[in-house]
Amino acid sequence: MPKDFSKAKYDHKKIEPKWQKFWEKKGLHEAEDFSKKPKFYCLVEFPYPSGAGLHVGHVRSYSALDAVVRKKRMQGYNVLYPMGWDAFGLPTENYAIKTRQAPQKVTKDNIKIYKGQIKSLGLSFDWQREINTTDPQYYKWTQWIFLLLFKKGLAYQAEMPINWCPACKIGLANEEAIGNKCERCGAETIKKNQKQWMLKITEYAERLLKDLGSVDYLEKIKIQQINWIGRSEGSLLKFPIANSQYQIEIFTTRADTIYGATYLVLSPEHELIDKLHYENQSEVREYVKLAKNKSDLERGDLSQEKTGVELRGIKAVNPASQEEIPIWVADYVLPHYATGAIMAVPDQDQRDREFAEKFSLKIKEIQLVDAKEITKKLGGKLTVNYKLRDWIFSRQHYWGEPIPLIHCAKCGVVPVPEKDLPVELPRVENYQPSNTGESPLSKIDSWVQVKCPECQGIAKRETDTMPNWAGSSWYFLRYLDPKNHKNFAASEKLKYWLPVDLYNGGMEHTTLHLLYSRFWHKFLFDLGLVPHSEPYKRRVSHGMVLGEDGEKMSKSRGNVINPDIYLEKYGADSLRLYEMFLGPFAEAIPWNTASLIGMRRFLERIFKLKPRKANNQITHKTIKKVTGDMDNLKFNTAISALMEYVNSGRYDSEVLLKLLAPFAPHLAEELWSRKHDSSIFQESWPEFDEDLARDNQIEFVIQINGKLKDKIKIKIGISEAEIMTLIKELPKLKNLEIKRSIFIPDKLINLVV
Ligand code: ANZ
Ligand code: ZN
Repeated sequence: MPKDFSKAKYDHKKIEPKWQKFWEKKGLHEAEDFSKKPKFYCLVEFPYPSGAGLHVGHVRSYSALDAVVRKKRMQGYNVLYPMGWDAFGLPTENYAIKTRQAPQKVTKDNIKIYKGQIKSLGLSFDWQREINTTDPQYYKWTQWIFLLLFKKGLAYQAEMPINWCPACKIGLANEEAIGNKCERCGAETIKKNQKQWMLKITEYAERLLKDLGSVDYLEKIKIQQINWIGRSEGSLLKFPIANSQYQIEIFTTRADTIYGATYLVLSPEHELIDKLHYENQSEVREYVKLAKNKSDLERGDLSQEKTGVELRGIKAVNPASQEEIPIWVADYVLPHYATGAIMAVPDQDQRDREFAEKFSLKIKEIQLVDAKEITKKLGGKLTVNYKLRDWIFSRQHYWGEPIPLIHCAKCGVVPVPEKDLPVELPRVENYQPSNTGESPLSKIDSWVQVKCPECQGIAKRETDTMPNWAGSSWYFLRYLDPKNHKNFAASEKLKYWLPVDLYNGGMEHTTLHLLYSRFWHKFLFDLGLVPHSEPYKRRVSHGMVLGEDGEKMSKSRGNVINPDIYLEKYGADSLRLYEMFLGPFAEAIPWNTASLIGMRRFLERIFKLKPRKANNQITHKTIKKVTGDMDNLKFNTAISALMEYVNSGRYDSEVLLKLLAPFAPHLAEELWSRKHDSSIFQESWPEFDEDLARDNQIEFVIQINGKLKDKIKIKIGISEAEIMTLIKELPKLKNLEIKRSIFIPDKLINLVV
């Protein structure tokens, strides 16, 4: 006899764990290497397992992509949706120091918490492929790739300034020394030069830029990368110094303005400052010292008050006009960009003008010349410059991958032989950084002292570790073959799964992680180790979930939302559905508990729904809308369409459940199981009939400055861009100068002219 479900209560605490166990037992989420089905590799940035536990932002990103992959599986794809832990890094090290535990233990405990949380959300990750960047069997390969970079000449050592706290006697990462204040003790930090390992990402600048043309990234992500790489074409020109053997070489993108160059400016770090003979040596030295402690960011900031000192008693010669012009030192000229020296053209350049006005320097009205021509005439060079800097790859900390190199007095820097990888982190008693700014590893003699692999003489291990961006630069490759002991991944598997079809992550990773991993991938491609030169076909980004006050969540603000509380109270399905319904996926949206409760109500309603006589047209339209919206990551409107479908009262229950399944998987599975023996996720995704789903025409209003101007018949769902093109073709609206427009889909557009 059929069970009577009408009195049952929607009890997520019973339903959710039940289906989670069922899916896991059936292995429904495991990807199959070399399956004949089309593959779909969906990647979300793996979390840093911090002490704070999973964030509601993680829930947003993972749930949305989970909906995508659940639908893809139903559409017949062989889906790979993996998860792992990006676990090296300072917060863990600091916490370990504070609580006197090993970072290994802290990491293990945190991962356990994260994994439990992720599992109770019912996310369909393939846990068979779980990876952990701090596992020696993982970082063996991170070290191996580093050695390839080293052997190919792409890793080198250089003196670079680090942030140094004189009170704590430690080197700090940039994000720990914001505003030159030590994050731990508040003391003023200084810059200290230290030998660092660097990676030559600049060698790939041109390709990293050009190949953006071949990938499908969110437009704002492309723009950020383009600006970060910062390609500019210009000229190198030499200005002789009067009565001296020296010349100053400058870089300009505006050689055509050279007749307006009324002074030169050197960056405080410029090498000529120590070589030239001028009158006010001590004044200049004082200025240079002050300037060096400012960050490039402050120095490049246009709104900062300009400062500087003239090198008195010497002059440079403008090679075009032959005029003698003064030479200044100022910190608005940056040391690591181009030649670190500029010709100042106050008539044309805003910064130069402010500076000239402040110090009463000459401003000469400009007479433009052919640029290219003048560069040739003056014996200058046309060149291309990039803002992109080489990647500082050393950290003087414990909790990172040891850099697998050995220093030998006789042989120089020698790579650790491949058979000796991984170079494992030794267990130590004290994780405090050393007083010299070296990593705590430098204090462990038994680890540091080694035989040179080449001459067997006494040698020392490199004690710097890698930055926390290392492990994430190639992790998506390891998912393809996580247990391989011979290779970072078998090449047939790389061939089968790559490239990543869809990759989602935070906007804050656009210029570091995303660029770094593209760089490593290109390098591996050049060695024939991966099949494509770009790792990710499509890159998208979820907006932040803000606090209820509309501000970024932070402990100090006290507006952090803990997902556990809501998970417990309303269930995973409500929480997932709600976070996808919050608003457009790419936009930052404040948390709103009331709307979460609304979602719970919606699911309770579905739990009690009775079969109805379906309307074909409504059904097919809904299928089309939900399918298309999900492909375009418009989760919120897809969910709205589902709600409308329910409200129409003319739904097909089976179609409704299938469409709901990617969003609220537990509930859908539960309701499906009342009438079926198999999982709903083994069903195929509903298809729609184009004719039945065909859009109706609607009347669309065009306003100008808020007043009705016209009504036109158009199809439902027309985009703003499409309507703008239409408007430009309408005779009465043709020659409008449109300043702004307000677009309400399927209703109206208001043009502000
Ligand atoms: C004269 C001039 C006239 C300039 C003018 C600009 C406008 P991008 O496009 O970012 O490459 N510059 C060169 N090296 C610099 C450094 N190390 N620190 C700060 N500024 C530097 O900018 C190139 C321009 O930035 C160069 O062209 C130079 O100023 C300045 F109407 O030369 B220009
Ligand atoms: Zn040696």
